[in-house]
Amino acid sequence: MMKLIIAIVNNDDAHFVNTALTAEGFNITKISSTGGFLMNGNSTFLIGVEDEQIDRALEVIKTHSKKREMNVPMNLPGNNGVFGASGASVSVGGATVFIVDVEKYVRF
Ligand code: 2BA
Repeated sequence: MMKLIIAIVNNDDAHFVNTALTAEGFNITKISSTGGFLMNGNSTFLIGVEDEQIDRALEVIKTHSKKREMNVPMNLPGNNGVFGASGASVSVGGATVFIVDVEKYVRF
């Protein structure tokens, strides 16, 4: 059965994820997106795959998505005072991935 991988990737890693997936023959769509919390640009990849390709796609995404720490400023809208006046460090990078069933896939 076909699946749709929805992968949200930090913009610093997006180019490498894009290049590596394409080089391995995956069909991808990259959408420019924005994280609701940090309000930074990130990239959302839509990748239609057969079941047996999922593991490889996830491996490629994981390899090129590096976790790192980032300081959140106190005036960030999403902060809401939760982190106090000095802000806080949050973990960014890595990838947030959803895998959903595809009911139908057509191309005209
Ligand atoms: P952002 O919403 O900008 O979140 C960036 C990072 O800030 C998150 O990294 C997390 O470490 C932290 N963070 C987010 N919301 C928080 C909160 N309410 N309180 C404290 N810290 C918070 P990740 O978890 O790796 O997420 C990276 C990006 O993936 C997110 O960017 C968002 O665009 C997306 N994302 C993550 N989980 C999602 C979900 N359940 N649904 C939709 N998008 C999601």
